[in-house]
Amino acid sequence: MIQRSRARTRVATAAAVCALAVALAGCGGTTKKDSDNGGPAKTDAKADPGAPLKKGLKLAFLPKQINNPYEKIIDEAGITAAGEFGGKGKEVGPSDASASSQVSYINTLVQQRQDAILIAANDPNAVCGPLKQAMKKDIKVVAYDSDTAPACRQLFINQASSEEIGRSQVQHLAKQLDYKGQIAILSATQNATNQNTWIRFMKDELSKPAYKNMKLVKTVYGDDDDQKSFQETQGLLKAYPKLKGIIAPTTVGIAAAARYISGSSYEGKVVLNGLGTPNQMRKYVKDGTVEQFALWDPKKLGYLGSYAAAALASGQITGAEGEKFKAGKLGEYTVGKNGEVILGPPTVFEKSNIDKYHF
Ligand code: RAM
Repeated sequence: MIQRSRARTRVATAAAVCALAVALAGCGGTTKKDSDNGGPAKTDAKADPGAPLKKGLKLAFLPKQINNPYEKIIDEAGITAAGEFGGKGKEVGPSDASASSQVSYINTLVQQRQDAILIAANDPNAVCGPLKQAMKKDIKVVAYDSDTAPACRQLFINQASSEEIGRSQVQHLAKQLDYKGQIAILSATQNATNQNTWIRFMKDELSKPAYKNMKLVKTVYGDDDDQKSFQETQGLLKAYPKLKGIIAPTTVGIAAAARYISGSSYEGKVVLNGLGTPNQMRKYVKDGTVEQFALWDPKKLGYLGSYAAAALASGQITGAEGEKFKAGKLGEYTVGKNGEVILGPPTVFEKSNIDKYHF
């Protein structure tokens, strides 16, 4: 806890110093680029859409944490995809999802001269310094799952539209609750870019008149740690005896919350919804603890990330809006605003379809 808040203070101080420097002379250099204004990292290189994918590319996946089953699926699929185009993928990473836990791994990957680093960032800013160093050395940087600040990477592979992910979780839970009652959010870490973006859209959705009888009473953080998520669920239900629903926009959180609720006196009284993997949630859907939850296909996310990194490292694309590349059997994708590439809409899982999915 102390460590985390210190890290945050350091980041905030660095950002403040940088903001002041930009106002005076431009941060980190004399020429002011778009990236200094928060846009994605820029390069002078021109895209060559016809360039073949280079052989022997070295791609390194750096997940939020290595012991998260969801991140594992993404990275394994990305590594398999690298094999398809004659590249070599690997996964390295920390065992916890704290803000600065990925920094030393980035430094090592830079020393190893990987061709691309793919990162699910635990904090949008804490990883920026080393990622900028990587890009200076012509190592391509692709964020996936959880973005960095845009200036610190060339592309962000987003699972689906962040707005759709955020709003739809409120919409689904509201229907289940008949638009009434107290609700809470069980999130991942306090710094996670993806969860924080989704939560912003959840709050905006909840501010609409349709939800006037629903109240978000608390957001708690399970840190994508199974035990902490379990305890936070327990704490929430004790502190708010009238709680009617929980949204857990994290695969680790929703599985731990379901385990706590299943067989407890809360089963059938508190509705749990959010984002989970079918394999982890199957038994809770079957025993009635959870009626529905959503997710995209993490395998496709890893596969797309790998091809996007290869397209960058081969010069087919530079990360500019409108560029197109082919992601193997997933077909063609276009780079959107802010260097974002979107995989596609999430799937809602429930009793009727869950057995069709095995991840
Ligand atoms: C957890 C992680 C990950 C998120 C999924 C939904 O596994 O927090 O970043 O995308 O949940």
